Amino acid sequence: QEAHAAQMERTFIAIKPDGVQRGLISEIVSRFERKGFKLVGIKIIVPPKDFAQKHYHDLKDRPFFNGLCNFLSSGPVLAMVWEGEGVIRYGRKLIGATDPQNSEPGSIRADLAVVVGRNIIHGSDGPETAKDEIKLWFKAEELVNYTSNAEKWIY
Ligand code: RTP
Repeated sequence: QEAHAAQMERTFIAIKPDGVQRGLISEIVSRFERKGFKLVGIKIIVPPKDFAQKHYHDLKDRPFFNGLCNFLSSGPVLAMVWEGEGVIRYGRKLIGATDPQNSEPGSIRADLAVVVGRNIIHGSDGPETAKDEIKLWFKAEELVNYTSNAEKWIY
């Protein structure tokens, strides 16, 4: 009840080009939706390479950085903002460990992906990155504030 007085926690989730091309959008969106998280922003874009580099700036010294940025900008990405109590941490749980070979069965990457370079989805790893990534991918006016009918049954 009190939970929706203040604005709830938000996270940035993206279905990468492999997930989009494989037709996994509805499968992935439905897992977040059924859990009880609320979709407050969504769009499909092909991120330019320099944009991908900005998104992954923390990984710029890693050997896979260039390939990763090329891949992210190679096709349509479904960018989303999801809202709910604990959505940053629990979103990462729904997604599973970075390498699908180590992801818990039942998680998105375990159930739907095989290798780390094609792990179909991204999710912010903490409150600071969530804030930064939402700001990088979305304008304030692209995010919608609304009360869903289900909320009073979820909280
Ligand atoms: P993400 O940011 O995509 O949610 O993934 P993450 O936090 O679980 O993993 P992170 O370490 O931030 O790595 C970002 C993405 O880089 C790719 N990667 N490739 N070839 C490799 O060894 C390797 N390691 C990581 C993955 O696509 C990973 O999601």
